[in-house]
Amino acid sequence: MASTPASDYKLSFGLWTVGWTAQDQFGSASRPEFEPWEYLPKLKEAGASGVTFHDDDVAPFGTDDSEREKYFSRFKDVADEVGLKVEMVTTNTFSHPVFKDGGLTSNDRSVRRFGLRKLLRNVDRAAEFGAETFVMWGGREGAEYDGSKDLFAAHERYAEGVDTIASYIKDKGYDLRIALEPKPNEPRGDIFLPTIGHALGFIAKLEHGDIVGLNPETGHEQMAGLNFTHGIAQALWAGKLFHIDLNGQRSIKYDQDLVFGHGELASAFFTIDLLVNGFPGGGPKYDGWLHFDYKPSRTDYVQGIWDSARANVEMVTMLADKSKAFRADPEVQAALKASGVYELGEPTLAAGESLSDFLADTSTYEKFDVDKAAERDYGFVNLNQLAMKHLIG
Ligand code: GLT
Ligand code: MN
Ligand code: MN
Ligand code: MN
Repeated sequence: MASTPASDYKLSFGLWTVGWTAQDQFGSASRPEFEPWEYLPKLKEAGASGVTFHDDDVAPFGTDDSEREKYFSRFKDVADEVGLKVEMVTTNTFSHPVFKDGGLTSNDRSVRRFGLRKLLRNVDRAAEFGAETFVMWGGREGAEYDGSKDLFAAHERYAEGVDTIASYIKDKGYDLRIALEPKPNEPRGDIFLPTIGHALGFIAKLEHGDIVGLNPETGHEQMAGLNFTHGIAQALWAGKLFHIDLNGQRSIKYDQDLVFGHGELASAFFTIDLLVNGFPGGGPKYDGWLHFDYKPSRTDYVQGIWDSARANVEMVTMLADKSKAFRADPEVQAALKASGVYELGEPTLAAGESLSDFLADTSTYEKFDVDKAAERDYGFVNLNQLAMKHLIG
């Protein structure tokens, strides 16, 4: 199998993605498990330049300290040898049954204290590996029954936990930022911080929110029926898009974790258009890693792991090429202009225009021809059809 040429983009994979042996709610594993470092050469071949992991992906939960260090140093050696950067590290506070009611928001204080220690220990690991981002996916932070939680206290404890970790990072002088990953449900009936918007509101209340941002996942927003591209756009606008989990999802149902673009293809096109080309009129642009958080399907065996990893890389590469061609096409540029896309970048009030100037301008309201303005044809369908021609034409 020829290896995919090094990508123009910073592409990375979670070790737990290719490492998933496909054990699910209804059946046992359908693939063998390999040692953590055995995945690395093939990830590189698939086109990745980075890899990420949970603490427990590398050294199993409960491994004693000296064994633990052996796992991590072996992993680091192989990652260095192969040329994969550990760009992000995350913590498993969801698999062990001790975390069944959460790691930072469990009703049991002793569990919260244990969870916080596990997280802090892993912050040190992230710094040791030179990671840039510390992802926190609170999959078990949530509830099945609304009466089972003091929902005020749950948010207080969640904020206390994240702020404690952020202040630890600052105290240690680590060059690391926290990225919270929203998800609406699964494994909990309802998870706290269910969407990008909820998480942004939460971060705004933190004491150390300056180093806390987001790691949105395509499928997680789509599970809530939301528009992923709009969500990451708001995170960018807020200066909070620290990291991203790309994958595929088809509509509101269980977390499918398909290959990126194998879910909502048109949405994936505009996601990549935003990530690679930026907003049409300028503004903050994402320059972080494009991280895949998907699952090789249970129907596929070992070859399927690497076919699907490569499929993610190909999808991003093809969509990036197509979205660049889309933006560069003179017909598209004319359509963007006709649609008023660039007009939105102009402030509604003129430079230096005071509120009283504005109120005194009769052309704005009293003399404004609403019927004529209502006749404007924005041409959005034409513009979208040009996008579809670039995508599949
Ligand atoms: C878990 C989850 C993912 C998160 C990972 C980080 S773990 O697989 O489903 O969405 O990104 O903890
Ligand atoms: Mn997912
Ligand atoms: Mn994820
Ligand atoms: Mn996942």
